[in-house]
Amino acid sequence: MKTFYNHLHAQHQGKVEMFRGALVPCFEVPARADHVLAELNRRKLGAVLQPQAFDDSAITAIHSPRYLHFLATAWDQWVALDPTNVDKDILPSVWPTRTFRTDIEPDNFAAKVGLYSYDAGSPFTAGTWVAARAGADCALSAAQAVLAGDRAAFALSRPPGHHAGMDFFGGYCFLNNAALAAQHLRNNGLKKVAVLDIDYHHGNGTQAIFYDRPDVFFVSIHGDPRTEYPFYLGHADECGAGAGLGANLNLPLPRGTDFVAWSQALETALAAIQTFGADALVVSLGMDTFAGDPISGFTLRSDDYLRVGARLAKLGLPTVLVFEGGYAVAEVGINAVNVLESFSGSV
Ligand code: 6XA
Ligand code: ZN
Repeated sequence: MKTFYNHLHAQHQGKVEMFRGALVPCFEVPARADHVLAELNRRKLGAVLQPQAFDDSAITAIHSPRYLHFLATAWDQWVALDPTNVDKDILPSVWPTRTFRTDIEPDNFAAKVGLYSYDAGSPFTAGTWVAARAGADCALSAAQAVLAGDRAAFALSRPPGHHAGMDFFGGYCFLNNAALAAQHLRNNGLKKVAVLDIDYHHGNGTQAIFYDRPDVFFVSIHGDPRTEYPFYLGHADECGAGAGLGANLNLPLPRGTDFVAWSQALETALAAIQTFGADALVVSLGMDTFAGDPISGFTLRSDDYLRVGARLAKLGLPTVLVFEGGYAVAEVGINAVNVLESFSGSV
């Protein structure tokens, strides 16, 4: 399996995030991707390639031009406010909630940041745009490899993507890599694409992007949003809307869920993907279902990921795997590559 590696990922390196009422060091650190890369190389699991550069039309297929303009200019706007801002990250602090207007972009920079975000846990740094844009190229390149006939390809990138919506960032995500890959597959001849999100957190951004579409089926196994981030989306009664009714499946599970119960949900998800009749699969591969994850609550073990990869392969679909969360840094490489190696060994 080819890996498309974001060689610019470390340019995104947040200092602190708001977590349980305090500013704490970021969980989403460059070492995460470094560990996955090291493990890929150690096990010699196929070529590690630089992504192809896609033009912006592949990005505007998912994200609004207004949002992309904001992302591309945010850092310069921030530093223009005060030259000493170069030493600080941008951290959102004010948002338009119910009854406020979102159609007018404010002139005030903090208000602008709030218009395009939804939490205070996602610092935007000097290199965030460059890293996120190269990450999108990785996801698109992996999709392109599958279109060209590869059975599967892996996008190894950070920042992650599944919380990012059409025009907002949050949950450490800025561009929705899985959605970009799915749309690229759709735009190049595949009629039906399934996105399977197995990150611990519900992929609210991906769900929202495809919610009213019948051609992209979103299915997610995640911590119950009544207690788990992102809290305000991911319930079982969210089934899609309009033409997309029936093309969204949420399988929330309680904190503490083990591999046995998680696997049952995976079987439900895979059966639904088969019924949908997908031509290809995009997997939002979050590794924060691991028992040792510092911010999550499932109890999967490293060996369990070998079974996950083999089971995904058994579905028999062309598959793009996109790296998402996973913060047990020392184990994230072993766990991710366990999925990839067992997938590769089972096709
Ligand atoms: C709150 C937790 C963000 C979760 C990010 C994640 N700051 N999403 O792993 O998949
Ligand atoms: Zn996550």
